[in-house]
Amino acid sequence: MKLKNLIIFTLFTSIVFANPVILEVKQKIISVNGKSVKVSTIEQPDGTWGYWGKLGESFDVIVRNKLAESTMIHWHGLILPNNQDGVAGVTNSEINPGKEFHFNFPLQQSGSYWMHSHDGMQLQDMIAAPLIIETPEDAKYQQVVVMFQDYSSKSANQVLKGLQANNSDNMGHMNHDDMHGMKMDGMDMGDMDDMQDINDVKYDAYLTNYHDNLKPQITQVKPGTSVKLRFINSASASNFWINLGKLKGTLVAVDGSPIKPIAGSKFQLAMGQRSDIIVDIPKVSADFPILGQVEGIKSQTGLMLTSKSKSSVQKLANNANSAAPALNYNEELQLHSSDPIAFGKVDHTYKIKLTGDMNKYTWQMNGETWPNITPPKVNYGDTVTFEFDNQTMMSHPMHLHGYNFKVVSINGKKIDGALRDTILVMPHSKVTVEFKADHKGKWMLHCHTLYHMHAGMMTYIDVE
Ligand SMILES: [Cu+2]
Repeated sequence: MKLKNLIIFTLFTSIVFANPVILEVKQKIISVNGKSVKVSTIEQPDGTWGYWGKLGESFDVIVRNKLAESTMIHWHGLILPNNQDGVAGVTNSEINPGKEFHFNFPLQQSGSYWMHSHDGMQLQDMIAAPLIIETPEDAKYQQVVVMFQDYSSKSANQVLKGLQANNSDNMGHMNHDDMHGMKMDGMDMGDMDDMQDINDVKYDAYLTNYHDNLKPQITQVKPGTSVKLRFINSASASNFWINLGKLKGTLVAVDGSPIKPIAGSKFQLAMGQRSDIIVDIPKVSADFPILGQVEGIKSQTGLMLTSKSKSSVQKLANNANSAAPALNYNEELQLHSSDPIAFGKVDHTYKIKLTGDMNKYTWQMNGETWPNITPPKVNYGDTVTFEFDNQTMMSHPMHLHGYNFKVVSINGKKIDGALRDTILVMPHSKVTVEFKADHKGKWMLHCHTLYHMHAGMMTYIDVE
């Protein structure tokens, strides 16, 4: 075969006959606070956690269910055909135990995404993994995924029952005894109201990449190099402050989309969101803890970067010196997409009121509680805005499937904001996001706090 023909043939076969990536959903034994516990994960047969692809490739993936229960996996943040969005009971049927499902669509994006079960409350079992789509530029960096998780020894059902039971006594406030949500002395509450509720679930441990603080992941880095940290908040009910410690970082992307870079050492990360941060490793031999502290409390988790031949620190402290403030809008207001985006004249505005009935622990969008919803119809091709109006005392990380939206206004202040798929709407505040409804189907719109979503704060838009 001539060289040219060989190249064409190789190209052809690699496109047509490239093997699908196998992703197994299965149990995993990890160590939490000195005990071996069972959680779940999504791994390739060679142990690779999740999916690493390249810009322009096809997402050709077979999901194999090796659990004893049915499941379905959602590709959080990806623009994809509706019938591959992976929402059990809405876009896809469950994958039964021992069965598999073949996903195949072209990747239109690059950046940090993630995958997780969108079936019942399985996210609490940690059925989640990174979904990274690299660009050629990423070859410049060592890349480290930092995925935050919250672990409870209780099942998700027990946690939800606890929330429902607590709240019938509590008349509107949650976890008073833990001081969660109360204004604490010395806390910078920013623009927040004096009273808000934070962390309605108290966890046994917070983990990073399935590691607790007794045995954190330790990752070797080279002095004088740059490392791209891909932070993912996969927690079920916890928002985090990223703390880079001694390292200076540059936030370069949120939810997979590039932003105008922002320097700092502390950043905010709500449930469902991702942040790509580039850190420069000094030309010294040292340990660099990379931490995530839960808002409102002292608990933290993280991993260790080390430029020593062997890290001298083997553990991380479970608690920071002081409680972290609640997340706020300070960072979001500074974010600007680095791509100029214009969706054109707005054709339709949807007001989305977020409310909660604390006594029953149910949550609503426009007064409706999932699954008793009337999905808003959206005209295909329209430029649409959602005006989220949070009338509750909790923040809600609102996630829209299958689209990137632009954050255009916060509490009435117009901004040329970031492109996102998940926006944290603070208590008693309003956020407006905008997007072009340019692909058809039923696209979920919900709070990413697992228990809010499961207790009703979920709907879908029907783009026709
Ligand atoms: Cu919520």
